[in-house]
Amino acid sequence: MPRNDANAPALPRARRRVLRVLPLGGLLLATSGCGIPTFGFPTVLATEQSHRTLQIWKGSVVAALIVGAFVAALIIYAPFRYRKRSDELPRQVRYNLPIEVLYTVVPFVIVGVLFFYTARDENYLNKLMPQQEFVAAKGVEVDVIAFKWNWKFEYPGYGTALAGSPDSQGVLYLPAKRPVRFVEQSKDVIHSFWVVEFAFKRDVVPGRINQFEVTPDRVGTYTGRCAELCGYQHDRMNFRVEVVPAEQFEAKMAALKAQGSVSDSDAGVVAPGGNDSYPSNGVTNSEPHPDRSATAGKPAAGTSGQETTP
Ligand SMILES: [Cu+2]
Repeated sequence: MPRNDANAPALPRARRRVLRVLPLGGLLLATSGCGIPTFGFPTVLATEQSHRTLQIWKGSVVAALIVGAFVAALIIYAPFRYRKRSDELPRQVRYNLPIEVLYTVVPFVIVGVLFFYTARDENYLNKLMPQQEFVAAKGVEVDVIAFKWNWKFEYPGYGTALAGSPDSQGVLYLPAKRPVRFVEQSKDVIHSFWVVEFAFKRDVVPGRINQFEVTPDRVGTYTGRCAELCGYQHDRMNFRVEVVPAEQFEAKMAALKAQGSVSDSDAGVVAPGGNDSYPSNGVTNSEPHPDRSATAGKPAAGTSGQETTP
């Protein structure tokens, strides 16, 4: 009795094996989505958006590992399988159309898939809510002003602000479960707003307004940083991020406003050279900076830039 596959074109054994393993690999990948390790990605994530970033990171690393393992396997396999066995010249061949098509098409598909997910997630992370929607969701706008060397966070919707200095970290209060829009400006050089737990950083560029939105979804205290080497006190740019429940956030804003303070750090903002003015475009409604220069012992610390801006 003839064997079932007698009429089928005879596939080399290795190729048959690969064909059998491929769907299995795909199945494994598809079913093990949640079992994939984080590959060094921060494990504490504090915004809704950061989980998406983690997903694309995992996907990219897995894709890189599969391609890397496949290439490494071929590199190791070839010299053993095709090592010199005699002085007889092997059969000389050229042009293998199927293989050439394969190694042209496969990388194209890989790049296409990576491109698709990257573009999709980048659009998601860069998306700003339409203003009406933002207001309806009780969104909070925070104007981020970076300077040498710390940050000022203004809340135009609450008429208050908090500022740090190289000697005292700025504090950024954020409500949990509400969208927050950051509007970034730099007073001097390029800085970069970075909170590890947000899995997000965005450059703060002088002469330009950069924006992004996140929805903090985990109450906690985090450390914010400047991710751009901006000068000799770059390391003094750390700030504290307090994600608190929405009611607590509202109470904090009201308390700050009642204090008439733009800073609950002790030094306020000290600008180099005594020029204490902030860029005024797009930054409004902040309370005047109280003159704390005497208590803080900072000769250059003056009043708020809002008042001294020419
Ligand atoms: Cu900086």
